[in-house]
Order: sequence, then C-alpha cells, then structure tokens
Amino acid sequence: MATGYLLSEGWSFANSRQVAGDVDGDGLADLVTMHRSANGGVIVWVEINCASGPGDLCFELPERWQTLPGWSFANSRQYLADTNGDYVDDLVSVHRSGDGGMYVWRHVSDGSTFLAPERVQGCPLGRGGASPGAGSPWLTPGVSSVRDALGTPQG
Ligand SMILES: [Ca+2]
Ligand SMILES: [Ca+2]
Repeated sequence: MATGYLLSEGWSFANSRQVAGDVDGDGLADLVTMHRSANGGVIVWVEINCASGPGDLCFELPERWQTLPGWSFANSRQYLADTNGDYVDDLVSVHRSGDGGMYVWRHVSDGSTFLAPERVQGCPLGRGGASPGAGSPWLTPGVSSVRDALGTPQG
C-alpha cells in the first residue's frame, strides 16, 4: 500500500494526468496517474479497482508502480494499451526527444508493477506532416505500422 499519498508527493491537478485501463488483469478498469516529480521526472501511481459488483465504486489507495527520474512530464504523454497480447494493459509513452522528434515507449505491466520502459518506435525530426505507414521513414525497419511496433495481441 502506498504511503505518503498527497502529503509527501504533493499531488496537484496541474502536475498530473490520469488514464484508465486494466493494468492488473482482473477485468476491471484501474486508474493510472502520471505525476510530475518535485525532483524532475515522472512518478506513475496506480489505483486498483476493487469494485465487488455492478454499481459498486471502489479504488484502493494509490501505489507507486514506477519512477521515471529522467523523464519530462511536460514533454511526454501516456496512454494504456495491451502491447503484448496478455490482456493486461501496459503503459505507452510518447516522449519528445532532444532534437524535436519523438519516441514511443512501452512499459509492460506484470500485474503489480510496470517493467522498465522499452523504446519501440522512433519518429525523427523533420517528418512533420508525414503519415506513418508501410515503408515510412518514421518506422523501425521491418515494422510496417505503429501497431506492429507495439505488438499484436495473441490468441
Ligand atoms: Ca484491474
Ligand atoms: Ca499487456
């Protein structure tokens, strides 16, 4: 269970973003909060859905699932998607690079934490207006779409 929630982390609306998805694989949508760290970087918190049935609304106290000390809150955006086909949503980040391009990362959920971010896609500087597609210079060689880069659900 998380400790120091609100007090030590100083949660604020302006310095946080939320997304919802099933990150522990129980079929219920959980809340994931990306929060700007006071020391720079981003901290990822998860509130597990503990609803017991239809009409019940329950979220556990936030737990810190990941600390990303070198990441910029202002220069990144996060989404949830199952990138490896295990029916558990993973965190997907798009982060601006130092040269103005951007990279797509995935942070696979193991059901109780997000594993170390893995870069799956690079979108270099100077491609503004281009549409990623098969053969696009946006994509890693051998990858025909962003969906392929992130993984296609199995089974
Ligand atoms: Ca869940
Ligand atoms: Ca997954």
